[in-house]
Amino acid sequence: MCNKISVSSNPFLDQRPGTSGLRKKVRIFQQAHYLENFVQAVFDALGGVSGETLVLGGDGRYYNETAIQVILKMAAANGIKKTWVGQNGILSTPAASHLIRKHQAIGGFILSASHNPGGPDGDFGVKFNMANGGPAPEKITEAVFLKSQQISSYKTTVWNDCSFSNCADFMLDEMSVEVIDAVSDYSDLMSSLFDFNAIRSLFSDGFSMVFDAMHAVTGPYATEILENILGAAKGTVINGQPLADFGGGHPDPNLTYASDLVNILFSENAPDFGAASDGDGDRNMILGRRFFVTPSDSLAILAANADVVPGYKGKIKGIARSMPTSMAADRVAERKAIKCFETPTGWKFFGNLMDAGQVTLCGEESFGTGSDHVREKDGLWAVLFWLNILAVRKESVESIVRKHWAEYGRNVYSRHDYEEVDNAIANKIMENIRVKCTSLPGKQLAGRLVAACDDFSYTDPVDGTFSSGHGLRIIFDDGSRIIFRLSGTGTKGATVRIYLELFEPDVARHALDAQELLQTMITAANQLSEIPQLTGRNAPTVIT
Ligand code: VG1
Ligand code: CO
Repeated sequence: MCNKISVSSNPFLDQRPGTSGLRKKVRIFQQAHYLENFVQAVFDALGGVSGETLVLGGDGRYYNETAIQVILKMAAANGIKKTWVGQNGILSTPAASHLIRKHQAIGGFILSASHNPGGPDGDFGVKFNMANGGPAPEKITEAVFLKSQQISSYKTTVWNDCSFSNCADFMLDEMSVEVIDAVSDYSDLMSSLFDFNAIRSLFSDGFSMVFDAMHAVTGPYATEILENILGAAKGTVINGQPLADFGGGHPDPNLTYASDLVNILFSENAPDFGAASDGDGDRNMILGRRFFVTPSDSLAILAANADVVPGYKGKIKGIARSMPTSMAADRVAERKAIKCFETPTGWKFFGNLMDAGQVTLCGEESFGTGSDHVREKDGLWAVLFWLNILAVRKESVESIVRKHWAEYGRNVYSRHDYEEVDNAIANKIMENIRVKCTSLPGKQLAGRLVAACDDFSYTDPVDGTFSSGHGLRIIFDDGSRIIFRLSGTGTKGATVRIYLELFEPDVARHALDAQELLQTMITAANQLSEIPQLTGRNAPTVIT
């Protein structure tokens, strides 16, 4: 008897993936055939997947398990020979990237809406990563979108739901399924890169840290690596249990949403080090005692100190950063005479550069840092990189950052987000800026001379792919920048992001607060965009 069936279906017209996968409200994904159509569109866009290996898992958010059952049956019907599934259906994004590479899979589905809130009224998402372990590039996501608009049926298997609570192998019709504990694979990879002995000594000498897993996917990974393997005190990991609704929180590691951790690190008896990760484990926030490290500075500092880390000593071929990320890393690259690349927002643009051996370290201002050990940003990896540096340098986080600024100058940086803005108003804001931009070059703004304005576009240096519309830039003659961009990961209204950067070489001014140093640029950005008038808001939703 054949268990494979074809189910007729009509297209949904809203399945274009954004910055990182298809993200929608859970209720949208719960519509009949919605998830199935998208998954079939992916298989079709790949030109079929018969005989291939697949990786499957998610961040444990609401609908994770239901979606895994659906995808497994579809994978079997589409001819996948073997699927690796995370135990309990859970895989962090970097762990999934690693498994795809390790098992030479054709790719993997990562079920996550990353830092977006979860639960029945929250968000769900599906990302597809390619055989290199990295997010599907634009030409594939566009092909998926096209297929999703033409779909008339999908393939699935009539089969009982599977259990993945235990690590075991079983058959789903003709496909073999292996349920694995991805934590051990991932921790092996980490121990091959970092000096675990040095980090162990750091903890045994009394170094204290708090890691906030925000009830998201990194809890089990962080507990195993930090507490069990490296000997950090029990209780170092807080909010370590993954929950389907992230405990009602917003699993975005920044100063606003990781407030539990921020309160601890800014208290009287703060530990030496604090860190947090997001829903799917690819982001990181780094805090010292009463000190916040901007993600852009973090990338530059990792690059500058890479020689103290065994896996990176003498091995940094190049650095890539997304366009809105501060240019702090460029200064390190210049000093070290290594290549530096500027890409559009989203990890998918780093893949080709890493595959071609052009870059080793990559980073985004949005709390994303990573390297070519996988093809995703990696939250816990960044935390271990910092711990390795701290173990060798034996200085505080603040001192390391201040010395870095003293040596390279400080790229003062901040991002202002206005979330859930009405779509029409957000488009009007961008249009306003676009129109005004044409006449800005040569004029004074915020006490600086505007050198250029453009809408950032990118030609991939490896395969020549062109991509445009990645953010309006105002570049000043001293290298300062104001950038405006609409988010491609939200599910409700629009999020307007304003990125502000200026260079401050004067050490005496490094003690000042970023918002203070950027004040004239903030005022100019508000005037130019007319955000206060158009949205009726007088402050951003989130400042990082
Ligand atoms: C945001 C960040 C971007 C990041 C993306 C996915 O995108 O700005 O840097 O790559 O999220 O990260 P956007 O379009 O909202 O600005 V994750 O951790 O949500 O997969
Ligand atoms: Co994420």
